[in-house]
Amino acid sequence: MIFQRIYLFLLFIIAFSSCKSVDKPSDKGFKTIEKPAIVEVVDIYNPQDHYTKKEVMVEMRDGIKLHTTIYAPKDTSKTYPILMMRTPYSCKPYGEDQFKSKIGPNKYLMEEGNIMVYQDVRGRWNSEGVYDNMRAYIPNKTGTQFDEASDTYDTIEWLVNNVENNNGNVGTYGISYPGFYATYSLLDAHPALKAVSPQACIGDFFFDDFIHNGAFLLSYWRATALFGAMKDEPTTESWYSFPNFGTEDQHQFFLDHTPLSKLNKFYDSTNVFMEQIKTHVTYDEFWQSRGIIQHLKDIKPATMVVGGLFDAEDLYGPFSTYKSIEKHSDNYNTVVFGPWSHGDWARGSERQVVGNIYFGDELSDDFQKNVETKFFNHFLKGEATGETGLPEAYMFNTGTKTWESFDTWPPQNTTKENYYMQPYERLTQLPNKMYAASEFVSDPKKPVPYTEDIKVGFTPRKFMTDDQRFSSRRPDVLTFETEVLENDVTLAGDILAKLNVSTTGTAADWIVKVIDVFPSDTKNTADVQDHLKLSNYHMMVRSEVLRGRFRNSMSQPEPFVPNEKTAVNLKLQDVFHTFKKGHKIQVQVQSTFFPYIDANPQTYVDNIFEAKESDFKKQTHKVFNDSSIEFTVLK
Ligand code: PG9
Repeated sequence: MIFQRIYLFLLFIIAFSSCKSVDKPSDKGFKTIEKPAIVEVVDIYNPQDHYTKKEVMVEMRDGIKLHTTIYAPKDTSKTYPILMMRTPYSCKPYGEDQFKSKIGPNKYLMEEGNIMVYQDVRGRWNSEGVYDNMRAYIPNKTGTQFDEASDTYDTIEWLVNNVENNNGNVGTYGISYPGFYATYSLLDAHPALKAVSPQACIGDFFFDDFIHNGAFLLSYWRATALFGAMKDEPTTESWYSFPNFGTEDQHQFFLDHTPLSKLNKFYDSTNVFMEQIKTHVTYDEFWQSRGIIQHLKDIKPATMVVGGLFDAEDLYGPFSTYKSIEKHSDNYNTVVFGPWSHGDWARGSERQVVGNIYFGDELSDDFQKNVETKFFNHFLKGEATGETGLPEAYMFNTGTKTWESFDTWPPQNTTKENYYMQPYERLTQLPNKMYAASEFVSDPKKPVPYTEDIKVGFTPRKFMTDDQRFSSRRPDVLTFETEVLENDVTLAGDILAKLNVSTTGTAADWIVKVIDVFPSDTKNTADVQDHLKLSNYHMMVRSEVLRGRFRNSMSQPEPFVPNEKTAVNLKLQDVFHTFKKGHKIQVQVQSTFFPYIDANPQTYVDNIFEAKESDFKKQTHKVFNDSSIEFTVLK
């Protein structure tokens, strides 16, 4: 610590002295700094000054050993709870002399002192065993039968009996896949497990991440390498590699590799996960058995589910996890959703921005300090009465940009209100007596982009608040829009698109987007991409896709009968958003969303991964004007 201060002070002296020696502007174009830069001497918290690190292999009931890293406070004058994250993404850095720069869920819990544990889950990184994506839970296990619940139980049993200075209380947490393992720790929970925070937790890979309502997320194709490649021994080095697109333009790359069979040359059967995705193209026992939501009953530990309202990866998971626990358990169960994309709340960015939209300052730090830390301390260090002072539902209104607390989520004081998709692109609350239809030609070889951006990340992220003007001006996107709102309209809960459609083909995907149209006098902020303006910005509030064959059942797909009017209901995940007076509510309907999802050939084939070039055909789709969208409106 003292060395840090001395080092910083020396930096200050050097900066000050070098400032004095700067030449006059006339000589070399330098600017003379009249006054020295004020360098604030800050304490840089270095975990290595306050924690020890141990790496152990903890043996599971079937003999497999899991790499477990234990960071323990050097101050042994008191006892501490254990906070554990189980992960498929490694316990890096490995080596007892190598420290993470931040340990635990947040810096507040780190700096106040807790025993922080990280574990490579079975079959990943430096653990033994064979990996299984979203390993299925086995109720009533006997003998050496194992799953992630028993691995967690066996680990906690070892930790509380072998780690010095622990106070007998354990918490688990994690974001995304680690969030799934945190949820899993609730099943057959160890009695020492008192508090669990599943965050952006995967609930089911048929509705989170890789597949949405039966549509394959082509934008996740590259990521399958991370989870699909299996290793045969513990390793501290990555064993998988990613295909090289040969271009930064993913839209073009995937267009050039449609039909999907053109991608087969990049992966062989060693990408076990991609093989599973290509084989299990319906919600069959393979996927159903791996969904964890169904098991969330009679939960005992306290839970705080956290998510981001603009999380492109896992929205189904956190909402379904919270709602299932709330419905089937009477434990302390709360939920927090902020204006975050995937995992933003764990990063301390001062300015919270998603894409082009600014939501406020210090939102993540405030959550870490006043919500997450309070939750864990109450149950692991404090009275554990449930009187945390935290709300049942702490939700950020992404329209007014304010936090609000509710006794339930969704709120009790809501009504379901229908808005009808009318001719002339109108969205009205009055159904139209004249049954007409809006139609468009959908061409899978000329699909609607899901984003204007060429630069996209490892998996989609930013698009969740993107401007939708580029698509609203395409002939293959139907747009329905209210008049300028004379009063605020607040959506607080899920959305149900009740489409009545037809197609000249036998297969079709349906994508529905709910959009907040800003007034033309909306002022720009520094966060907006150069080619955009917030004036008349069409902000995506929520979108979802449904592969039309699954309209009646996720397990029993059905073709469309050409030109037959057909009901297609599509649920969009919860929102909390006020469409302010002066704004407009817009709904867009389309049949391609590329390459977010793969292009549907629009000719029914049992397995689209085996579709042929000739199956891909333009088709004319209709949306009849008795179609509507049902909002959950806050009274
Ligand atoms: N749910 C996230 C993810 C899973 C699989 C592929 C890519 C992302 C996550 O664990 O971060």
